[in-house]
Amino acid sequence: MLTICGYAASINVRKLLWACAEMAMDYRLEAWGSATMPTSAPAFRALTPFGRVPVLIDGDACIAESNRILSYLAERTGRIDLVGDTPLTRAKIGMWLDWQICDFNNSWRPAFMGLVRGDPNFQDADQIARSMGEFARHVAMIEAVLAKGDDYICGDDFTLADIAIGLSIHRWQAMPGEKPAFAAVDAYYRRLGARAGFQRFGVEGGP
Ligand SMILES: N[C@@H](CCC(=O)N[C@@H](CS)C(=O)NCC(=O)O)C(=O)O
Repeated sequence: MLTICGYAASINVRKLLWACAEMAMDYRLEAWGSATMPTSAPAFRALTPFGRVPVLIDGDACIAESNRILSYLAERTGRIDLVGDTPLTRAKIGMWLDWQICDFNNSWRPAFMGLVRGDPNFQDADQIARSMGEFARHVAMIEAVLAKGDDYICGDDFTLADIAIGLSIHRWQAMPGEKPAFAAVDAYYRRLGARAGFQRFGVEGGP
């Protein structure tokens, strides 16, 4: 059976939990990170050079980086519909996965850590305001794509891109205070809400 190392409050871990629900895959969750076992422990560092959760253990193999693990799981289970069945669709889905983990993820961090997690290291009001502005600017990019009429990020079909982007939009919805309205993003969020995996690991899984 697959082992997912991490803790369920982590957005990057929840990507894998949701993906396993979509793919009807069994796994066991081994607690690492945050308030559980420290990711600085030598036993954990032996699993990944990066020292971050999630890590997937599949037999003798360990894989890190949440979005790469998503692709691995989809290919491993033959769910090519989720990862893309041509070089072009794979690139389009991969493009969103890369953007999510890099640009989008970095936009919200100070605001999310300060306002939602209450982290004392992120309490600078100017930094939070700048981060909220950047977060909104990135959500506006998604709004522009969805407003063209597709149900999902890469077209009419649900893909891995929706797991990474969907949980990020869930995080946007959880941000307190005044926010710009995004009608197509809100409709997308409601659409994802019909999926059991998103209900469990997104909507009910914490911000
Ligand atoms: N790019 C990495 C980021 C992983 C990451 O930032 N993980 C956080 C939790 S979301 C972590 O391991 N924090 C250290 C800890 O909790 O001990 C991925 O997508 O897997």
